[in-house]
Amino acid sequence: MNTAVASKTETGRHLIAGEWLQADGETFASHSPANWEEIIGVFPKANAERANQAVAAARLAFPGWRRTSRIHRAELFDNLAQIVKRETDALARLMARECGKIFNECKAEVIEGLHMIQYVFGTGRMPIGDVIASEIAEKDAFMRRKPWGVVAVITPWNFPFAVPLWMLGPSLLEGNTAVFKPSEDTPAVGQRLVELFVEAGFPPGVINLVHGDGETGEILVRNPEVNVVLFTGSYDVGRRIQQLSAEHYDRITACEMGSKSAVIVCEDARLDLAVTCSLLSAFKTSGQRCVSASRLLIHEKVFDTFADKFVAAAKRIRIGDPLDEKNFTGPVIHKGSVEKVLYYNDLASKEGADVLLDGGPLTNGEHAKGCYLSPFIYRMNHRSDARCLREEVFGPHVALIPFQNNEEAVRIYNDTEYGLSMAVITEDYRAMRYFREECEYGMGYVNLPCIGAEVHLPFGGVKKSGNGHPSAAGLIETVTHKTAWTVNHATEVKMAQGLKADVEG
Ligand code: UN1
Repeated sequence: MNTAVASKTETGRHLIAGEWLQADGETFASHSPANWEEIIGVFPKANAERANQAVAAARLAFPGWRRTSRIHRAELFDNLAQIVKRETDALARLMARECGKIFNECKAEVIEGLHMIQYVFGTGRMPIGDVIASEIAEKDAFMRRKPWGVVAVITPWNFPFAVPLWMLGPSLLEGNTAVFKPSEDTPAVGQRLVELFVEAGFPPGVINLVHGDGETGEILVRNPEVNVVLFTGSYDVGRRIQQLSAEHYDRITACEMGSKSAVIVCEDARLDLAVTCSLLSAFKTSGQRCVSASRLLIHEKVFDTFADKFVAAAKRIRIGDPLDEKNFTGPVIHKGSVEKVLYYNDLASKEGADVLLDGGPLTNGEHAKGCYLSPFIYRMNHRSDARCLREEVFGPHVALIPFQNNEEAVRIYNDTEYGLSMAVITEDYRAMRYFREECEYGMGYVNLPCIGAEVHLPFGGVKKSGNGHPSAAGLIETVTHKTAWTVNHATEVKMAQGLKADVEG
């Protein structure tokens, strides 16, 4: 695969009530982080009128979609699966150009999105409620689920295909309609996904697309016709969504937010396995997964050996063109991200880090036009007041923190406001169980990296990492509400709890 492939510039469009609408006001450009001069496309920014129009379109389409057979809704996802299989390579290439992830990662992401589509198609024929016993023999009682209505889906740039599908899949299958706002950094991938939904036969208004940044997102969140907001992104934005949503009496929000994920390397760990898991956790996607590890907790007895091997391996990773599969990782998303990572590298040094690999901007040769950063690795004893050990960095920046025993490792691991993902590297099944029970996380791994979740598992965190599980298989709980449905088969009324049904003396 090479970069010289001529690539067309996308024309950005909103999709509202089945109509594609081109820019008629403010626009923004999507750039390639591997080459900032390459424009992927120019996109309209939705103002209040457009964004609210999209919500109105979703509201209008809701009753018809809700009344459509659930199995018919599921079958449209089967159509979508066939189309995504056909488009896998083209989608992965567009994604590599637009978000800078290596082609193989992009392909894995398209497949992850496909898995969600297949999961949703499969669940179309699964039970959707329970039969529940009644105190009264003649009464039949059921738990049945109903969709909430209109779902706003607000997604990040780092998984521009799979994360929207994690949210849109269960939402639409259950009979909700949606307004989707992709990240302003990856609007082309978001738009392509919606084009495929249309091709698959989803009716007008069931899925609506609006482009824009946080302002557009805020208009959606403020709209009282939106019943559910599903969000993955930063803590600050998630908190804002929750605060604005508190104004709406029936609003459901599920936000997956920041993290300070970690790999814990125990005294008995297989060190080569530990190094591989740590490299993938810290530097795959240039450390820009929400689950990326920015902390490696290493038992003091193996610290030096591990650190030598880890730093040597980190020096060897190839960083460059996302379309060249020999590279391990590509650029970070934009210049703002370069600056943020450099700020934290500098902060770590000021806070007393012992720098083991002094990473920073790569600016020569093939890296000259992109947002490239090499890994920054440091040793630091844990301190609760060190911001670099507590705050999310979202880039190739990792601390190696020594610990003396497993109790101390748990204390250090839990000493952040986040709780998303953790991995423990050990051969000791008692230690494994101890970490499983005592650490605060949403996804836990043993002898694996702390990245790489599969869609049929729940995905989400605790503490500042989020409320609810806005993503993947757990979402049915968020996008439906349960109802109790009770039917009397007798010809007279009998009440539960011994309540008298006599209406006359
Ligand atoms: C994210 O980082 O926002 O678990 C999602 C993983 C991927 C999803 C990550 N399946 O690494």
